[in-house]
This record gives sequence, structure tokens and C-alpha cells, in this order.
Amino acid sequence: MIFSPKARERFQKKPAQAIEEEIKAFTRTSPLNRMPGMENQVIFDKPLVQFADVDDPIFTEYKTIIAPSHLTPREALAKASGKSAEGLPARLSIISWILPITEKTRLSNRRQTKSPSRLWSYTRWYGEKFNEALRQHMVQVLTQLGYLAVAPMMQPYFKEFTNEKGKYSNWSERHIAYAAGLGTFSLSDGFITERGIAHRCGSVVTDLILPVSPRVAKDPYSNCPFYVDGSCKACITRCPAGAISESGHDKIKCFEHMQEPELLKEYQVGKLGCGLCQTKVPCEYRNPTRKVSPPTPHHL
Ligand code: B12
Ligand code: SF4
Ligand code: SF4
Repeated sequence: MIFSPKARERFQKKPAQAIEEEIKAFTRTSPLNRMPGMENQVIFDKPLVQFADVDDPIFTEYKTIIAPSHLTPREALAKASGKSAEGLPARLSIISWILPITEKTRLSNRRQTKSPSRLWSYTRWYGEKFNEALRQHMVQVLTQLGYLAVAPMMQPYFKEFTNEKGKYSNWSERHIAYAAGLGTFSLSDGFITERGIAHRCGSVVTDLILPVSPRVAKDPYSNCPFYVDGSCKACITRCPAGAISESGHDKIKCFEHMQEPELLKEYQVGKLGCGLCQTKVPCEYRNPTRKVSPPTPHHL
């Protein structure tokens, strides 16, 4: 990847705009953002991109909210670059993105009552491969431009653990997205953005200085009507595993429901996903607490 002097200047003078454009262009043009065997069918629509400040105290709070093993972004970059956390530049940023799932895929999953549609499972399997390519691409762009950059989820130190509540990891992409002001959590546990809950997300830590995006949500659950006034609860009846109740999401029941060896074979994917609680619900493709939704469509 070779950058012209003009392109380099764009990253120096307008870094936020240049990063956002790079993520959107990669999503628009990458052959990996296409359903296999259905060349014209994209997996994700136009991404949302925002930035967080690495020294936001919320990242230290995550050591209590999630687990002590959850890395701060400074620790994540230091581990990857072989430096000490203190040896890194004073200002660091996080790039966080949301990849909204297309209408066609959402509609196909709306019709399901027990297991995910083929398109939804393809989004879980091939869509995450695209998400990985996007993480790698952004790290490559930034390092070629002379910046430090790491996608913690792609590092050998990324780990998933299990405790009495179920699975968790040492780099939660949704908690990063929350810090970057992209949305809030919900009754079903999913992350509700201005483009809804049906999405996948990703992030990169860098020493490129980016403007911090404001966190406008009142609290970590304010995009979910259940936590605003006790209403909605559509995800409770939508979940075929009985994993969602007024007390929240049972991660163990959810995980167990997603193990369907016959369907894995039929769809020929490594992981099925499910996402019934993310389709045919008021938060599917918009923030349900907004009276007026932003204009649609948001296709590439
Ligand atoms: C482990 C895992 C699972 C586990 C556990 C999920 C979980 N809730 O943690 C299981 C197998 C159950 C699972 C299921 C699914 N997953 Co999953 N999974 C992950 C993974 C690998 C790690 C998640 C993690 O670290 N969680 C940490 C724990 C602690 O988070 P938590 O319990 O949800 O956190 C709660 C508390 O922190 C609480 N909280 C309490 N106090 C406070 C205070 C503050 C300030 C804040 C911010 C929060 C907070 O809020 C949270 C929500 O209740 C991520 C990828 C990644 N690296 O991020 C994908 C990820 C979370 N999965 C994803 C998806 C899409 C799914 C499925 C829809 C499957 C599918 N693809 O079809 C289902 C959805 C389940 C659901 N109802 O949300 C997406 C989420 C996108 C979204 N729309 O929210 C992710 C981010 C993958 C990605 N790259 O996009 N997953
Ligand atoms: S379906 Fe309703 S209650 Fe459930 S997460 Fe979405 S907005 Fe919240
Ligand atoms: S909570 Fe889990 S099992 Fe239930 S609908 Fe959502 S993804 Fe499926």
C-alpha cells in the first residue's frame, strides 16, 4: 500500500474525515463484504464510525464492570507494540465502527422462529471475516502512515473466558463502541445504535490523534425503552431459548441454543449465530427511543 503525498496530507490535516472515508470505502469495495455465491448481495451497509479517548476513565471502570482481565486500550497497544504502557505517546485514540446488517438479511431472519436464516448465519461467519479484514486494513493503513496501531481482537493475547454467567472476553467491542458514543446496551444485551441493534462492530487503537466523539446517551441502557419506562420487551417473546427475561439475558442458555450441528452442516459455516432477538423487534434497525428516525436507506 503506497500513499501519495496528498493522501498523507489528508490524514494529517483532516484525520477523522480520512479515517471515516477509508472505513467506508473499504466496506463499499471489498469483495469480502459480499455474500458467497451471491456476488451482488452485500453483507453490511454503510458503517458508523466514531472515536474515543484512550484515557477516558471508563476503560479502567471496565475492569470492575466486565473483569480485571479486560484490557485498557493503553495496555492493548503496549502489549502489541512491545512497549510499556507509560512508554507510549501521551495522546492515543480508539476508532470504533458499527457495520449495520442489510435489510435483506434482516427480513430473512424476521421470518425465522427457531434458528437463524442462511443470510444471518453467513453474516455471522463471512461477515466477521470481512470485519477481521477491515481491522487488518485499518492497522495496515495507519502503520504505513507511520502511526502505531493495533486491533486487539486480532492479537494472540485476545481471549474468551467463561464464568458462572457465561462467556466474556478481554476486549469487548461493544463496550468500546459505548465509550465512543455509538449507542447503549439493552434488555436483550445487544448494543442499540442509531442504526439499531442488528450489526457487528470492531475497533482499532492508535496514536493518531482523533477528535473524541461525544457520549450523548444518558446512561448505559438509555436507548432501550424497557429501561426508560418498562415498555417494549419484544425480545423476551422473540427468543426461542427463553434466554431473555425482565432480569436480562442468560448468556449460557443463549450460547447453548446456538449449537445446532445439523444446521451448521446445511449452511456450511463454522458458527451459526442466531440474532432472532435482533430482528422483528422495534430496535432492529433504528434507535426506538427516537421520535423521528434518520432517513433510510443507508445502502452502500
Ligand atoms: C462472548 C460473546 C458472546 C457470548 C456472550 C455475549 C455477551 N453478552 O457477552 C454469547 C455466545 C452468548 C454471544 C451471543 C451473541 N453474540 Co456475541 N460475542 C461475544 C464476544 C466474543 C465477547 C463479548 C464480551 O466480551 N462480553 C463482555 C461481557 C461482560 O459483556 P456483557 O455481559 O454483555 O456486558 C454487560 C455488562 O457490562 C452491562 N453493564 C453493567 N453495568 C454497566 C455499566 C456500563 C458503564 C456499561 C457500559 C455496561 C454495563 O452491560 C452489558 C450488557 O448487559 C463479542 C466480540 C467482542 N470481542 O466483543 C461478540 C459480540 C458481543 N456478539 C455479537 C453478536 C451479534 C451475537 C449474537 C447476535 C449471535 C449472532 N451473531 O447471531 C448473540 C446475541 C446475544 C445477545 N442477546 O446479545 C456482536 C454484538 C453486536 C450487537 N448488535 O450487540 C459482538 C460484539 C461481535 C461483533 N464483533 O460484532 N456472544
Ligand atoms: S426489543 Fe425492545 S426491550 Fe428488547 S432490546 Fe429491543 S428495544 Fe429493548
Ligand atoms: S438471546 Fe440468544 S438465543 Fe435468544 S434470540 Fe437472542 S441470540 Fe437467539
